[in-house]
Amino acid sequence: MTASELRGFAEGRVLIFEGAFGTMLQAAVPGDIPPELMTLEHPDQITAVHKAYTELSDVICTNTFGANDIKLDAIGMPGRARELNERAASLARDAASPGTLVAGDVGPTGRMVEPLGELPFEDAYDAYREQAEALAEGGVDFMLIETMSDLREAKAALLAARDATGLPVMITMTFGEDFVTPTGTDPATAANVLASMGAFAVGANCSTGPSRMVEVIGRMAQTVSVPILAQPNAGIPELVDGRTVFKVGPDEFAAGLRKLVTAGATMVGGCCGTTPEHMLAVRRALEGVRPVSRDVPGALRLSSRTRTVAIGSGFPFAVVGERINPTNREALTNEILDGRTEIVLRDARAQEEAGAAVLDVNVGVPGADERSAMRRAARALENAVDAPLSLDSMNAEAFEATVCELAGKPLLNSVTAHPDRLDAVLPVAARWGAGVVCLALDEGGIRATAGERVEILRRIVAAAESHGVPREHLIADCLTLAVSAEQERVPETLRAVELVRSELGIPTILGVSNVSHGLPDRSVLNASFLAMAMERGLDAAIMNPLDETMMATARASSVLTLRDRGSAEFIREHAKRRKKKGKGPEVPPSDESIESRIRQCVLDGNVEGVSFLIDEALSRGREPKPLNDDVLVPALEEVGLRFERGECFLPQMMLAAETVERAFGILKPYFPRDEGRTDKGTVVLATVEGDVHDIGKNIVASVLENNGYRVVDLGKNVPTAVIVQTARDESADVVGLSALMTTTVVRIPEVMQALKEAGLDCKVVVGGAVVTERFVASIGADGYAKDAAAAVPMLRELLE
Ligand code: B1M
Repeated sequence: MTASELRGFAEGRVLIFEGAFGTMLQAAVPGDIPPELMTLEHPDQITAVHKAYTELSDVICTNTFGANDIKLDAIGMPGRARELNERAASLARDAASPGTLVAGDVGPTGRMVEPLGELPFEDAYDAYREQAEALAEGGVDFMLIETMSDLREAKAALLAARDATGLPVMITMTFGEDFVTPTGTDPATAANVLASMGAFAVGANCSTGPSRMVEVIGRMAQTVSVPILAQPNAGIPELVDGRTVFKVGPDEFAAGLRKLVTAGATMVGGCCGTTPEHMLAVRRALEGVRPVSRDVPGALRLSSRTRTVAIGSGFPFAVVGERINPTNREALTNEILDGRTEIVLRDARAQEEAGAAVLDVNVGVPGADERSAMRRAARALENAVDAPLSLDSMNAEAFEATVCELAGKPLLNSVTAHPDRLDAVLPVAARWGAGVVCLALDEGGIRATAGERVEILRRIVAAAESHGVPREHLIADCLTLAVSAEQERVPETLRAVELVRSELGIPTILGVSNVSHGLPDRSVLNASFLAMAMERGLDAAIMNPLDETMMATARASSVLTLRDRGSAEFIREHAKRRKKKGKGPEVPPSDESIESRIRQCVLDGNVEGVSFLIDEALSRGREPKPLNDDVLVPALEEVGLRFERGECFLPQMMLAAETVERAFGILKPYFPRDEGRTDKGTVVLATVEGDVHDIGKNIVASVLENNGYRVVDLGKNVPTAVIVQTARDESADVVGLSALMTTTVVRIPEVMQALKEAGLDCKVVVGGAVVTERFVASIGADGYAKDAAAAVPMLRELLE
């Protein structure tokens, strides 16, 4: 089915998708058979579920949610994706009533894609591609990618489905109580990134029931104009008498879906806990209901993983911070050559704090490989700041190498009308859904008049559209010339800004600081030019957000050009600055201590950067133990607190953890050793089952080894039976258990009981964030070690 056929099918009505599939299968086939395997072993049951839904829905889905090779591998069925998907697709196809469409269902791999996890993007892409090919082969009408929680994995699935099938692709993500995905992405950002990459429809599924999904769908509907799909579960499941119960019944569910349609959903269905009864109630409730009409204001929308910024008329003026640029900056140049990102991150934070909405990233330095420099900087930035990025380079390969690494939608700065440049940059923008700065420049150089420059831009817009880059992804740069050299051309730039707006209908951006090149009092000239350009309709400027004159001018001009309605932002900023007692934005201190730089590095999750800093600290004579105990561990605890307060999300916590692990790996050999002794006793160490926190346990392991103990480290998430078996096999003197969550500390008494039942009389010592002395006493463990240092005397005492 083509996109236009599907659009025709959906025209003027709310499409109804099926309800939960897994819930129905579990009820039909008791036991622990993986749902995907049921396609082969219980095809009649699969057909029965399809039949139950096909009468009630416009769309039914294949039984292939977990049928990608990565997930199949994890459940012991590697290499069977093709067979399962083809078969499942034909079962659904055969069961579908005439007029019911079949969606090829695709779910997550169950593993985190880099940089949050270890699964390479390409591996995820390959698995999804194989699945999509097989589903298309089996005859599905379109692809439905569901329940994604990480934007990069969603991108891998979307690209693979697009590349492999050419069918329309719908894609939904799952959102928590706080209206963000588990990796911190808000609904507008998810919708913007995925729609920009060519999704036919975007939306939300599963999550926390229909009523809280209204907010999610509403925010998506205000951001993108593609169709929106809402498939909530029947509320958050609760455990009642040992059974999982979904509390939202059919009528309440149907009423909830009606609200979702009012919020902007054009397609609805049910996820976990919904049944044919739910969908029957939905069918009745939506009888004759038509989708609401949406008027999404046109703008260039850029995204990071966590934020979307709209640039265009009617939206706030966007300051694009220009400081990450090595021109005339020796320290930054050296940093880029050394492969570091500390100054880049510091500049980014300072600019964001000063009000930059987008950060320009220029890392072109002679002698440096710009592709890796750009990729490194952009990756570090996306983890550490919220602002979307503008990748600034003359090297299209640097764009290509970087854009695939990002979760968000960056701006590619820039393309000119040179055919080579158009051919190099536009395909990258089209494939990855990136925005593009269009420079009014061609083989003939910069043209004198506004009209000529607009003609060049018109050619670029046409080329972009023919490469599949829509107009809404473009922003025009009419080129700022130095008033000292070409005074009469400066007003032409302003005229061009106005013309682009009226003739091409795309937003405009200028690198304003160039205007004052070669003259004194640059800030005043820049600010005046900025005010004049804003009056002509300029939407964004690449400028220095740390220049207070410029920022004050941008804020004042926003009020005077009606961008800042009710002067709200102007007043807010004034109050903020008064609070700061007239201080300007903080310029990063150059004499910051190495300790606070390491701390910041952990907070930024700057895994690559920390090695340099630890080496520097050691070479300055810092001791490894205080670096670990007083800098790394407290920084990680700070990340934990921010996570608890909702100020950062799982990706940041994961990257901070990885940063600490990397740092500890360098410090480890320097920890004092009790050379040549491994005879003080055997310690079996483990993080208990259900718990993946192992940083603290790893530190304990090193410290104990260095102090003459033989350590058998079982790792994390270790089942009780394995701990007991190892304690027996290794004749353990001590079992050291680590647990960091209130949900997993309960495993500690369980292990103790199992050790007792196995007749093992080894001592049990426990530790971990949520473990307290009191708890340890209450369960009768032999010892509590609040940290690794405390574990050493504790063991000595116990074993003596
Ligand atoms: Co998570 N996490 N985490 N996390 N994490 C906590 C523990 C949390 C307190 C954060 C918070 O909300 N403030 C919270 C638990 C809340 C609770 O239950 N009360 C939490 C949560 C909720 C979660 C998830 C559920 C988040 C989610 O997915 N939504 C998820 C759980 C996954 C799972 O386990 N099933 C999760 C995941 C993760 C990451 C993967 C991102 C990462 C772990 C990476 C890794 O370990 N490889 C992570 C991190 C880093 C943390 C925090 C921020 C830091 C933990 C840490 O490494 N501390 C943590 C907040 C915090 O603890 N303040 C948090 C530093 C370490 C040196 O200290 O481990 O205590 P610690 O070890 C010390 C001592 O306790 C002692 O010595 C060690 C060294 O001095 N010790 C022993 C420890 N074990 C010992 C054993 C011994 C002796 C001494 O035997 C002899």
